[in-house]
Amino acid sequence: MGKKKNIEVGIHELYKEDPEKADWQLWGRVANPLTRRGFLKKSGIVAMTAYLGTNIPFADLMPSGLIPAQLAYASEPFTIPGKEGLKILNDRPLNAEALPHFLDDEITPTSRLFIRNNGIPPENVDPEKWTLSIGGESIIKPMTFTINELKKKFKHFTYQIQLECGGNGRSEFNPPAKGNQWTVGAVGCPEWTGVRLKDVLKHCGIKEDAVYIAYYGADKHISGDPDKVVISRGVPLSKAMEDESLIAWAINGEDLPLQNGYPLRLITGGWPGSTCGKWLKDIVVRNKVHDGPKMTGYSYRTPCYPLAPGESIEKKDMCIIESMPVKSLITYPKSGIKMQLGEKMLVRGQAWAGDLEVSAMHVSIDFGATWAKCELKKPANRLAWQRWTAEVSFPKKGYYEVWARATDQAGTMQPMVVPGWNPKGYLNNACHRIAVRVV
Ligand SMILES: Nc1nc2c(c(=O)[nH]1)N[C@H]1C(S)=C(S)[C@@H](COP(=O)(O)O)O[C@H]1N2
Ligand SMILES: [Mo]
Repeated sequence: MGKKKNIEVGIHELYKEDPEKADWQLWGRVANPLTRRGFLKKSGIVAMTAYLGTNIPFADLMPSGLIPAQLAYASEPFTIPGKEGLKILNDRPLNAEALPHFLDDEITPTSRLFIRNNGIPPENVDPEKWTLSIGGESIIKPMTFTINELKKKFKHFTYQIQLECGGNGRSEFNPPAKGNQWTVGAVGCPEWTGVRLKDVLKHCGIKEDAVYIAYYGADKHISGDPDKVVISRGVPLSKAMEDESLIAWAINGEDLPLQNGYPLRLITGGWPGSTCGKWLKDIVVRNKVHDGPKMTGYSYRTPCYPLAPGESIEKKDMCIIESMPVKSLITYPKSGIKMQLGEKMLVRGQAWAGDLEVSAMHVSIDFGATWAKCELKKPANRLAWQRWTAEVSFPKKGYYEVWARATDQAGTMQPMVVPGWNPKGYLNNACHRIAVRVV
């Protein structure tokens, strides 16, 4: 579980921990229990041959858990096929984040969208047979839909919506919090296509007493216990009924990748990513605040009142995280850049603010003593992040940091230091900064 250090995992470490799991995670390869030969499913063969750049005539003789030599002795850092912009965090199950300069596109490419898995993704997904059931005590007519039925019955919508893990930024908390040691890259803002959650819920009929919705997904618990639910979270009905809350099957116009929830997921933008159920099988409408795994206790909750770092707190004083706080990233240039004295530097990035819009963006080159206003674009739609740009110049040679600070519509700004310590390390929205050397 939670490792305190933030190490990039090479392919050797990944295979050393559990070669068969690594095989499955990377290529969808499962071991034949009799021969211990790796059985590569079609998708696995496709992934591996794409990676190797050629076909593998003896693929069915390749032992399971064997690292292809081309990868084992490669000079390039190892990446997940189809996820070339991500850095793997040292944790199981698979979790990977984007480096900030890989998030420079206004619309995040699928290959650069982070992966946050609490369990093991389902195997052998057949999108033709996949069903989504709508139920719970506050639904009038429980119904089950295939993906094709959803596509046929309801209007399609495409929105650009930011997805950010509640634990993004966790690595900076002190004392450290357990869990994935995300730096800044557990966020992205691709385009999602699907049907509106509210259209589907209304079709089934929502009872008067409904207050919350929640999801169940098809992923398996890490313990291997088939009856254990990995995660089941949700949002209040009012959030579920927003136009941008989607049951989505596509990202950037293509099928979702397996790791991001293929073939169906929930998108409730601006709230912790954990509300956006992947491998979506069930949605329940509840007459009380949902109480599934990772909805209660300390999970995805922060203290209802401020704590001193390291202070303990009772469960009853933990409050559910709702809209995420205002935040921004410098996506260009890359930290560590060298500039010539007198050269102007173009700086740019993204800014977002949970359910709100970002209303202003500022940068500082003097550790926050003075701030200059940036250009800031309007979002493509509600809940999409916003592009900002600025031009800065440096007065003399030496070491500088560029700090970026967003302000939301309510006038709330990002803090310059790590904000409110909390036991699970959520909601670090401190200003992002990059190093610059002027020569
Ligand atoms: N079924 C299921 N849904 C899930 C998760 C999961 O482990 N299982 N992880 C959640 C968390 S904590 C986050 S931050 C987002 C991450 O989405 P991504 O992996 O597509 O980036 O998915 C959420 N949905
Ligand atoms: Mo998350």
